[in-house]
Amino acid sequence: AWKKFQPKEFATPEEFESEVVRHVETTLARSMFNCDETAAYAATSLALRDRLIMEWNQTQQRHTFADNKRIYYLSLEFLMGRALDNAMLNVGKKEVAKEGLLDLGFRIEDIISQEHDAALGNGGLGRLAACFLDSMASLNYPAWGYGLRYRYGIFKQEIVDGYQVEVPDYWLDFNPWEFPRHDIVVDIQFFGHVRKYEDDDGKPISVWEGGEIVKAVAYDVPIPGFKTATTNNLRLWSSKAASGEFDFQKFNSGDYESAVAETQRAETISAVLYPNDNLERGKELRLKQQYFWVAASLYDIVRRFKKSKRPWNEFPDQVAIQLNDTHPTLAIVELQRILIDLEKLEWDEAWSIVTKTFGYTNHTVLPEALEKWSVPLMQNLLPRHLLIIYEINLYFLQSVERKFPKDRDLLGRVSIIEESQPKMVRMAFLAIVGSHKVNGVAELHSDLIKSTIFKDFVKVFGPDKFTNVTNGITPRRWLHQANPRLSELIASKTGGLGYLKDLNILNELEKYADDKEFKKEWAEIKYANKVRLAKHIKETTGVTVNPAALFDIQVKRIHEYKRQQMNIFGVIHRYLTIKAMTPEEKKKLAPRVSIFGGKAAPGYWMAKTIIHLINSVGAVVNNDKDVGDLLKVIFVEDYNVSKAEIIVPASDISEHISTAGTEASGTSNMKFVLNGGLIIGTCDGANIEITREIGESNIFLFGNLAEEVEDLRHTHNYGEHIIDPALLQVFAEIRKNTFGDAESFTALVSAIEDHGDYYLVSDDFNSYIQTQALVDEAYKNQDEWITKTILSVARMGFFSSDRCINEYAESIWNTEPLNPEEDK
Ligand code: 26Q
Repeated sequence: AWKKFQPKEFATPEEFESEVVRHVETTLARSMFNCDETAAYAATSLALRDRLIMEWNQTQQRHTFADNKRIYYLSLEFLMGRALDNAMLNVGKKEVAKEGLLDLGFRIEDIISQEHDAALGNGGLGRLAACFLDSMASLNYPAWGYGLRYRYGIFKQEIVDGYQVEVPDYWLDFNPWEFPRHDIVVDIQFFGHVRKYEDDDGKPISVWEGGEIVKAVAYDVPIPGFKTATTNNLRLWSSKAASGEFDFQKFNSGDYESAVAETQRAETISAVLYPNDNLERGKELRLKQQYFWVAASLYDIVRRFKKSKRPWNEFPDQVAIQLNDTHPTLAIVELQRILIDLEKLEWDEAWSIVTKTFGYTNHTVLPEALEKWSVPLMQNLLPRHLLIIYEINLYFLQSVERKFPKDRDLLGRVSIIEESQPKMVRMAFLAIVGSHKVNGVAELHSDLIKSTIFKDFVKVFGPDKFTNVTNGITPRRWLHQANPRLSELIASKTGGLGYLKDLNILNELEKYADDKEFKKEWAEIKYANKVRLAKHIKETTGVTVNPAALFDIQVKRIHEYKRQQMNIFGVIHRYLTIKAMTPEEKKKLAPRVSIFGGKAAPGYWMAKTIIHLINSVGAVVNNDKDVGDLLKVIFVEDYNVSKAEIIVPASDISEHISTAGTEASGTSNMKFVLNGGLIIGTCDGANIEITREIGESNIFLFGNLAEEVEDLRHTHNYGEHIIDPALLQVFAEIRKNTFGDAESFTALVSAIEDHGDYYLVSDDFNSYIQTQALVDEAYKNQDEWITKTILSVARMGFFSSDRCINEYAESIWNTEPLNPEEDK
């Protein structure tokens, strides 16, 4: 027997320091004399991860031994951001590390900022998955994330002459947070054909033969929970050619090119994250990615289950699989295939296991984002799966017909196969039919899917299959890590960091909403956060902004439905108003900094035009002597998780102004309010629940309601379409080439004037401008403003992703935490 390895406790800074030095001098083979910040980052991470690995292994052993139900979260995106700070905080060693590093001559912030973001996601959906991993570990749920190990995450955005330019994000050069598992390799089959025959008992058998094989290699990432011994696992799959480095036979026979090409083709599968957010494009490689990842994950999950030697009917008691949108829907088909083709279960028994196992989360009602795959494409790539989908559809439609014998139209409407040219597989419908629960991500959104896109399925399955789980965010990253001073102040008033485990404790802050001393500190922290952002803006854009001005922030993916165009039109309107003001009037106006950030999908022309307009307006306004500090317009380049950690704590007001009924939830709205910013927003997504929680007097709501949208669109198209006069003024100014060549922006203007204004920018413009004027007025009374922000923070407990995960566990996964012996 061997003595168990004991990782260093890091009880003192000296102990930590010596481990950093050891890693610099041995693991990195460098001398401390030329240890720069990059090397210090590497060694710090390595020292910390030694500890992490021990807890990780112990957690996995504990979970194996207990053999409880596990949660599997399947997501094509995990927008993790940086890991080091999170690891130090969750392991509880940040103070020791800080002291130790200081001793070595480094500031901990500088070391933290050396790390490259893990940006394996587009936006909200990917960041939600990352928050969920944090909460599942922190709450001690035995949970695994499964995703793809993209070689290139979301592109880096550069702004060149006001235009977005995409640069590849190669992030794997040095990544101490992943562990290659070269022993965990799964063969994944594509193409080929299906051979059918009958066995000796006359039972029909289908065999999927031929085609090609690609290997999936596992890479594991530890997910430490906050103040607990639980460290969960995120498993990311990387693709590799089946024949190893490259095909030696082909190589030796002189066919060098095709040998290399095969390797390339295999490795292409996990090469790059698709940069579309809320838009589907039916590309074959994307379908390959989906099946590759789903098949490898299911193989892994099934193998783990089989080790327990339980009967198959216990599978749903041991396994809950949550589908993050429709991207992993093929998992439903793959599990059915495994059960009937490989494990030889009867169809009905297999299907009952499948539907009990899966839950499906919908994140959008936008029709252009609903996934559909063409039948010929699927036939070619996954012939056996297509047959199974047809069979699932057949049995499903038969059951519908039995229930509603007289409704022929209904069958066509709910069919998983759309009878178009070519035929299409409707992935959301497949996901609904193959799951036991379907949830939306905010109350309005969950209601909307029941009354619009999934209406017929409510009729078929009854309302109980559909539920709501309002999104949440992890307060560890989005308060404690992003805003350490605010966290410290809150901790000092609520009895320590316990509030980060039970966010409802924030409620205790209500009693300080009128406390003079407290408000002063609160305001100082906000100001310091604004100074930090102003510094970043100065360094990256060269523009000086006044930290005393009102910081008005809209950062999120650029999309017409999110209406950054309305914001920038509002900014132009403000500019024109300022230009027409007398000096006395100017004195009364609160200075503002309008800050934008966000990426446009590379093929989304309109979104790119919006970025161009923002930058063009900035170039004019920021250099206009008549305006001075009264208005500045900033576009922050390359908005990502790390930038968000600087931007979010610095807002006075943030904008969440989507056309009502289009933003499923939004999650940055929660982050901004939690950091003591107010919001201006429409009655959309989680804004509605934020209002319910913090009170109507603490939020600036405006605009038409979701139920009014359809009628308005109809009027635009078939009635009289009158454009708001203030908006017409803005358009007139653009046409004067004030912001550069007006022709660059015609598409933006004519979407509103000539093409029906689908997103109702004109309908909401007046209400928007007026509400912004209310913001100006409210900001002048700093005393009341601060009280509003304190009350809001105090009431945000509901939006912790811990609450959200507990709801999933209870209402969808039917599972409980597995607490370690002792919590730290
Ligand atoms: C689909 C097919 C092909 C290629 C790409 C895609 C694709 C990729 C990403 C479709 C959608 C997405 C991302 C969607 C997304 O981020 N949705 C957001 O999810 C958040 C978390 O629930 C919500 O808060 C946001 O409201 C919602 O927009």
